[in-house]
Amino acid sequence: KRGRCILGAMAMLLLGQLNAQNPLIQDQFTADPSARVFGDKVYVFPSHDILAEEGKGRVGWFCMEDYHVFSSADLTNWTDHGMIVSQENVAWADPKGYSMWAPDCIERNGKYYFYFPTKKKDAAEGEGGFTVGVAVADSPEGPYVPEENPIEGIKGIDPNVFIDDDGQAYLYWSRSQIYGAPLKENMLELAAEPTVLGDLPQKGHKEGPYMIKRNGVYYLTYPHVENKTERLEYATGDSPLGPFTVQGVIMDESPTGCWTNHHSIINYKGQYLLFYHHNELSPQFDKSRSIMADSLFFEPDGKIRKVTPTLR
Ligand code: FUB
Repeated sequence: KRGRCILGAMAMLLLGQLNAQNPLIQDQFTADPSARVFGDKVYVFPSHDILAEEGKGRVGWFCMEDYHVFSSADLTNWTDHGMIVSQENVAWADPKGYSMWAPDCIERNGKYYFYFPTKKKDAAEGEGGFTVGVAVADSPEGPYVPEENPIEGIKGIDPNVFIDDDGQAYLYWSRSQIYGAPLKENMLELAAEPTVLGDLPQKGHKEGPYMIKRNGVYYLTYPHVENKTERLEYATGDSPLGPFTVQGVIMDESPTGCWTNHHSIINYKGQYLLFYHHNELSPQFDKSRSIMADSLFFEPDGKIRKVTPTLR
């Protein structure tokens, strides 16, 4: 099967088309892929699932202590640029947190801003839980230097950063609902109080926001769980903080019961791609996940055609 995939990928490249080999990374567990096009390559900033052992995170649960970044020019051959941020080198992070969950990264004026959630150390009463920090680099591979403190005013996980055509940047994140706020020019501070993006389905848990803009339409995409596992859904609007109209499903719930899904959408060489995750390499334990990618298509009316995951 692997040989067939590689031959397929080579044929697609010769034809000038893109074809990913899923799972994209096979020597470690990766989840929550935030993909970006920087220069002529795709960079993916995923979470890095490791096994929680006694004294290291919560046994039987998600466990992450650092992030790697990967790049590829053909979606088949991936370079692991190594560890870019670890809880050990984030001054404000709880060293017992093991909660370096879904990150995102963006380029602005030659600097790369890497946003990541984790738990604060020595949190005051009522101030515990997740918040979001930033690390800054001069190139997508790093080295990334974490800011001394997390971004003020955020409680939540799954940061997603978006820069609009007028240059205004926005940060989105989740805490069951999805929140958004403009960022200051420095990309390190919120420029206004966060807003709850309240026109999304009220029932169930939403997380992992990812914003794209196409033909002037803002597509707010997010995993949503109402039953057992997460479904990727989207809503559209005329402005980055809504109001939004729920449009439908991008990817159905996992057919094999992987509880989470988490995604990003890029346009690489004229082809839209959906990055997502599944427990392909760990069928018995869905907290060890692997990142995947498939083509994504828009219908003539702007709706997103549902993507069927390429599973084994
Ligand atoms: O990877 C840990 C958490 O699971 C992420 O932050 C969520 O989006 C879900 O994928």
